[in-house]
Amino acid sequence: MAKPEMKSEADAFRAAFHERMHANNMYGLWELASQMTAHPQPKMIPHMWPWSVTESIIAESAQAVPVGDERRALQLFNPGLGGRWATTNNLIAAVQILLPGEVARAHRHTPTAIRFIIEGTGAYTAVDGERVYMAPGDLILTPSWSWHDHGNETQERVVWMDGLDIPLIASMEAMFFQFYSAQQVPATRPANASKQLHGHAHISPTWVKEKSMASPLLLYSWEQTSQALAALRDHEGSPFDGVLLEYRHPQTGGPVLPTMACMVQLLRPGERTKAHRHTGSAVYYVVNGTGATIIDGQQFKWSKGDIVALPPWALHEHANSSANSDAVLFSIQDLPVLNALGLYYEEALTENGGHQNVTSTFKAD
Ligand code: GTQ
Ligand code: FE2
Repeated sequence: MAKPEMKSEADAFRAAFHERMHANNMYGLWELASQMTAHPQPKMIPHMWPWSVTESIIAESAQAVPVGDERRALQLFNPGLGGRWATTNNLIAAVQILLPGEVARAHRHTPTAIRFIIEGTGAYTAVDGERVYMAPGDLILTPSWSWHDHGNETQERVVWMDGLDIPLIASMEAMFFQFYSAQQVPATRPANASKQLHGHAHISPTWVKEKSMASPLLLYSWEQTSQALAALRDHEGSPFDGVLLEYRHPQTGGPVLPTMACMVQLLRPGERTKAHRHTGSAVYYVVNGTGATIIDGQQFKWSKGDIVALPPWALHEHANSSANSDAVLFSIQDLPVLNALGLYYEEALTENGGHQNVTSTFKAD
């Protein structure tokens, strides 16, 4: 009977020790070792926001809430992130609507933003005194700390997807926000001036000496994007992504923004890519077509307007399910952050001919 008593004495001693350690704001590494995981185990989960749902809620928001001081933007919350303001661990995607005659009040913030235009032609985002005019498929940048307001002087509603690095900036405790003193920033530059100055492929103004981390080109028009996709459609492309193109900073050739890369990819009729995984998260917006993305065995069947969140280190492959129409995906990715920190890792699935087995199919609730 001596042994169990000895053991419980040791247990009591150990328990008291842990209590005292925790009371002094200390934890033993032996209590935490399970957090040093062998590979990334993201809390975010793969998820899809189907356009039919998003569209009906964004349309209703225009009736239910005024544009007010804040923007009328639906923030897509990842169900795995416990109510955090985040679509992926580092990125937020949102869908914003602006009705005819409305203005979203001028402000600036340290999070960097992009807009990908879904619907409506002729509204604008004014960035540091330059009105950047929108058409469907256009990409518009709002670099960190640039003043911006949105205006719609057309007769139709305009809808776009916002992409921002809010979760990243919040985790670094580097959030700053200010409203501008007036509703809108006075126009100090001609409309679309950045495109006029910097929007010429492979040929650039030599007298512009200023070089910032964010691209000086604020508008990447769908016209140019679709031309590039069409010109490259007969190339093999990437085995994992089809004809995947990255929007570039015209002066550095690097990503358009220091924390966010923007990409567009063409999946040709019937094309099915191989699976790989990499560090860094992404949010996809389906520009057109029908197909599916398999993420860690879960199939997400998508069509135009759907938005899909991809976690870091999740196996993924894409397929265009149509035999005669193209599919195009736009995406925002936190890849530049991983690259800057030397944390980009990538791995192809080698088993099973590079394809995953589908173990479940996503259904929106
Ligand atoms: O339109 O400026 O979805 O500041 C989140 C924060 C949009 C915007 C968002 C923003 C904006
Ligand atoms: Fe903003």
